[in-house]
Amino acid sequence: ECKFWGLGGDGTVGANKNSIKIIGDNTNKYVQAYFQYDSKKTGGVTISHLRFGDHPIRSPYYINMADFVACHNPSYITKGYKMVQAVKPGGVFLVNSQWTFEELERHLDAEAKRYIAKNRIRLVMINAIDLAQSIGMGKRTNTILQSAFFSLAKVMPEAEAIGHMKDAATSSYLKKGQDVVDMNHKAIDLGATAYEIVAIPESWATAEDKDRGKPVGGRPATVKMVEDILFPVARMDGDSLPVSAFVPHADGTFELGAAAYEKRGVAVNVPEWNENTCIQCNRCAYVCPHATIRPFALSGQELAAAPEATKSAPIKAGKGKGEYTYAMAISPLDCMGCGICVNICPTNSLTMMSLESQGAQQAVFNYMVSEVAEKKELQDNKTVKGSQFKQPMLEFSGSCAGCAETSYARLITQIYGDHMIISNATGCSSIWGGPAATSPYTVNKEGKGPAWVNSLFEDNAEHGLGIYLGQKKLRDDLAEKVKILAEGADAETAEAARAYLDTYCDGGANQAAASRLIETLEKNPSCDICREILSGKDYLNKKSVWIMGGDGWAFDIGYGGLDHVLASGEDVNVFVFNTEVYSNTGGQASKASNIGQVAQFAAAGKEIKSKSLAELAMTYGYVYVAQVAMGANLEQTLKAINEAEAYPGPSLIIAYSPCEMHSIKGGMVNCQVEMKKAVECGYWNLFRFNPALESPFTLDSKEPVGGYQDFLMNEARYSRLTMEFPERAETLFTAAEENAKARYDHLVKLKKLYE
Ligand SMILES: Cc1ncc(C[n+]2csc(CCOP(=O)(O)OP(=O)(O)O)c2C)c(N)n1
Ligand code: SF4
Ligand code: SF4
Ligand code: SF4
Repeated sequence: ECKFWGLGGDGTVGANKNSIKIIGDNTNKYVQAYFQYDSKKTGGVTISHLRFGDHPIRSPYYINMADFVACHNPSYITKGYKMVQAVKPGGVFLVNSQWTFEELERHLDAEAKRYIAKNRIRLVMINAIDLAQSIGMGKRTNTILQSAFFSLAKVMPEAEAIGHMKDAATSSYLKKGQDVVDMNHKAIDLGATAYEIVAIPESWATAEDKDRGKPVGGRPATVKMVEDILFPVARMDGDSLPVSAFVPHADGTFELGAAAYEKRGVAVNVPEWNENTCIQCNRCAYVCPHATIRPFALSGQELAAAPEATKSAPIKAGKGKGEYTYAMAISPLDCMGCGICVNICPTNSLTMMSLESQGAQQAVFNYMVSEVAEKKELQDNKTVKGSQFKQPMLEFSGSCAGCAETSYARLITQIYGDHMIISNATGCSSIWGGPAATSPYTVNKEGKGPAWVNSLFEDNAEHGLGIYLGQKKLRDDLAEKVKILAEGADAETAEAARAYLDTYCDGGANQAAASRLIETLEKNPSCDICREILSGKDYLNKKSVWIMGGDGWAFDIGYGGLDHVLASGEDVNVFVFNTEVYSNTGGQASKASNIGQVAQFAAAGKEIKSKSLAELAMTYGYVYVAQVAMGANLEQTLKAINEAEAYPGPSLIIAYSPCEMHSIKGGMVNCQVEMKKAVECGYWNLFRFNPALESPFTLDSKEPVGGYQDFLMNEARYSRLTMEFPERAETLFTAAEENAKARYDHLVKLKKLYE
């Protein structure tokens, strides 16, 4: 029984699939493999569980105690993951790192040392990281480590195993050239010999636990949840938690803001800010999917108290000039290193630098977030720049680096987060949005933040509507009582009650009016009706209700309910993250997938065009509808979000969301640029339909400028069809371009129709 700890994307899982196949195909042994993942979309922990033996295996569960455990990522040792504790007495613990033995000794915690010494564990060290570099394999350490495993585990004669590994490498890599094959063969030879079995000092048997340092700070309920649940779960040790640890969450609620405690430090490079060339446009913060780059405006006092590594410049223009100092804070340990901020910066004021080199910036970020006061006069929901002076209430989520879905959701929380309710369909957004105990949705300093809930894939729209109606009923009942006060109370109370009623339907203004009403009522403890209203004070202000999910939900499985909700005429907002596939489950085609797109269930390219959900919704005539693509037009996205919330009926925003599943050339660093290209060539169109206006339809996309085929060829979800079925690809791609032209012409006609 063997366990391998890897990092998502490092090749550990692939190598283990290969190993189990070699053993299964070439010996008489029975084999079994399970692969365990955490809930992070990238940069997460993977554990491969391999069993093999002479008898049939009847163990449909993960391995608890193994003969061999490998740690492929040294950060798991520094983070204190319980790995060696799962090695049977006398078994092998293989550690891959660039450390000397003394360094390993410093990083390994006392509990692990005691376990090793007391259970005669054979501790083996290997430096596959430098070895891979030295033979030109870059970061690909997996072949070396696989070979070390075969050499140490002795499942089959070593020479035989090496032979099979080499054969597998030859057949996998021959298409890439003989030099790649040779490199892999070299790695296999190296792995079998480059490890070292180290002697265990006697002192390890009595190693003493170190002081755990100062306890984490923050809201007590969150800190408790983080220490009791999040930290063990993050160490992949959640199975050891007693049921009692979950008693405070028996109703399914978890505290907001826990993701801020993870500090995963998974980026290799993170941005460094140049305060001298920056024009303070805040575009970098606007697109950052992970809320790890944020602008702040500091008073003289706040600047004086800031950490030494703080970089800043006087505010160059607009509000706050002459009064505040501007600082762009970056959180290196939360940044995912996607590089999107660098790509969007108009002045090249951001440069990717090694994570280590930016270590001092963490204290700067922490200081800004916790100590620098909001400067309300700089905040503006209607501008790209102003919106970024507001606190993001979605931060450090476990989405893929560069994910578009999170950039949209983060932006919405900056505008409405303190009075917002989200009903979220199952999909990527429920995984990055709410992995139990690590909520990336957070609260402001007053403790207010988005209430987030995940419903079923098939009923999320109805679920959101239900929340809205429940909230509305409570609020309407309270308003009846406030009306009585407005007519009969003392002047101050009556005035506060009237202000509340006058702003009843205006989310932003009603916030302030409700707070003032509460303050006034609290001054009248003897008034019965005041007490009755106060008993429902959380429901007084207007909430911004958002129903969110992917295209698989909105276009397909949840469509019946979505249609019902839009038809209801109620004041809810629907936000669809359109990745044009079911991303969370590996990229199955949806009705949003396009002609020629290769996806699961459409291996030879989808034949029919995508459904126009936007137009279906527009036919009601009383639904606000918009199509947006942040990277194509930052302002238009913001406009649509503001208009949707302001519209007093149902609203639907469909947001184009490039995704890992699209295999964009160059990777997700190009996510926002890809949106721009999609709109410029007419692949995706931007428009808004606002029934509140006399001319309701606005076409925000300009006439396509060509380059449609180049756009398709920039994404492997299309280009692979050219390799696999060249003739069919040509037919489908031509049809796709014609369809895109026809769609744009149709939108132009709609514009005229609604003028
Ligand atoms: C009724 C039902 N069918 C299937 C699933 C499995 N499932 C979970 S997420 C998902 C895909 C979601 O795709 P989409 O709505 O496009 O969101 P994305 O992941 O792309 O953000 C599926 C099929 C489910 N949870 N419920
Ligand atoms: S590199 Fe990506 S995650 Fe990091 S700050 Fe820039 S946009 Fe955000
Ligand atoms: S995008 Fe560039 S210029 Fe604009 S605020 Fe960010 S660093 Fe400064
Ligand atoms: S939507 Fe795509 S990019 Fe975003 S988390 Fe899901 S798979 Fe990753």
